[in-house]
Amino acid sequence: MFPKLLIANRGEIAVRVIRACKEMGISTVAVFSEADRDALHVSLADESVCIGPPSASGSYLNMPAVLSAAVLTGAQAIHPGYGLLSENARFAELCAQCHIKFIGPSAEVIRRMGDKDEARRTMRAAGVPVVPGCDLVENVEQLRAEAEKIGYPLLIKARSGGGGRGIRRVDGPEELERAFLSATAEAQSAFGDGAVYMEKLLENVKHVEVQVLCDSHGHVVTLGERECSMQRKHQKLIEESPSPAVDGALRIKMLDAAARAARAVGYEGVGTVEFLLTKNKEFYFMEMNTRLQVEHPVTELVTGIDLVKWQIRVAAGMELPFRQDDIQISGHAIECRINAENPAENFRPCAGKVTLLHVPGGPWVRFDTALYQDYTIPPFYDSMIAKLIVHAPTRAEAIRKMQAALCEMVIEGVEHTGWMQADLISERGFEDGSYTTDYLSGR
Ligand code: MV4
Repeated sequence: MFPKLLIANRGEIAVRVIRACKEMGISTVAVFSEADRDALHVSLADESVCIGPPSASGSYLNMPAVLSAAVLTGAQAIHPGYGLLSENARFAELCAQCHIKFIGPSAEVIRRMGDKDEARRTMRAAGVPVVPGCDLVENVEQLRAEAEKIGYPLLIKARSGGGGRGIRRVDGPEELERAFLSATAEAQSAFGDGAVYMEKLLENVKHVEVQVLCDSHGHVVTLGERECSMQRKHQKLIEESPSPAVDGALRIKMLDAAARAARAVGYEGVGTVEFLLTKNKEFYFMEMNTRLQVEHPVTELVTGIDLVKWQIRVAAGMELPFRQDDIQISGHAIECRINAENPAENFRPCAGKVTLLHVPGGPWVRFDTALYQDYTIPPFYDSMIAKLIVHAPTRAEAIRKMQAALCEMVIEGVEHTGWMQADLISERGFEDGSYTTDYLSGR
């Protein structure tokens, strides 16, 4: 096992990883920006290194600064958390050059999955269903020909996009060329890569994703699915496991497809295979996330498996001691992401001092946060300040538990989304499990 690990992240996920390390006897190095001197992850780690100014680009995204901190403190591994450097193939490569284990898949796998067009082709070859569409479109003639074959409405997507960026909807041939040019221009400026491809637009879909865990000895296990359709502008607000839209027969097919996806690229570590699920229960590969995800706790609660500990163990070369048959999904888990944003002002982010904090408690209630009483939330980073996660034997009981926990939670001093989530989970569209990704835009 690694004697010392550096956490290249901040906030609740840095705290989550530090806690796992403490239980595993691994000493921890926190890195922090000048705006994060008072952050919880800094106090909880054994050592800490200031790596730059408040801006993420000067600190948490500064690869030489993060790597220098690891080398100078003698850390053998780096956990990137989510966001920031977690899906940066160049960073994974630099870690290897510094003889530091990047906790995640290889740089090559990160790169292959980051290229959405290549990922589609890899998945199709592996027998994983992909949305009808085409390969990269090089010119206007190809654009017209492929669009006629696919039919309308369709989506133009950026090869280097993902998470909803660089997408254009096209409803008919008269919109095609304009959308192509603007998608290409946006992708070029956002990702430094103007390449695009097309897919048939699937409407009224759900976002269902499958957790995979793979060791370096060729073992792949899937850990059930998560329902992530309750989202606003590609920011998930509520996640649950299992998905209320997935029955036993469909689950077997989706989990099997996710395992094929992981095997096809020789995946190592934890990863997530995202699918679009239609009303007719057809599912299609969307993308693979090569990191630990924000919503990993719902999977931990229904499987009893600590994903962060296993992520570290398989990175250290340990063989998984359990197989697919040993995995049991038990009960139902729901997560609400609490963001410091004001829903009444179009979800404007709110920084500032948390003047009163009361954390909801009781059995099977989990609150993952880096907040503490009188902490001042800096304005430079993501607005997610906590995750409230509950677990119960049935979905109905989990909803009741979440309602009670949201009512008990007190965060004063900053506006937050908790009130809106309390309303949302009480609505028919949530309770009956029928909600799709456009639920909030039609509300
Ligand atoms: C789609 C789609 C419908 N049809 N592709 C958005 C994020 C990116 N990962 C892919 N996305 C979508 N791709 C086809 N062919 C609908 C979406 C989509 C979406 C997907 C998951 C969660 C929320 C979403 C919100 C809007 C659109």
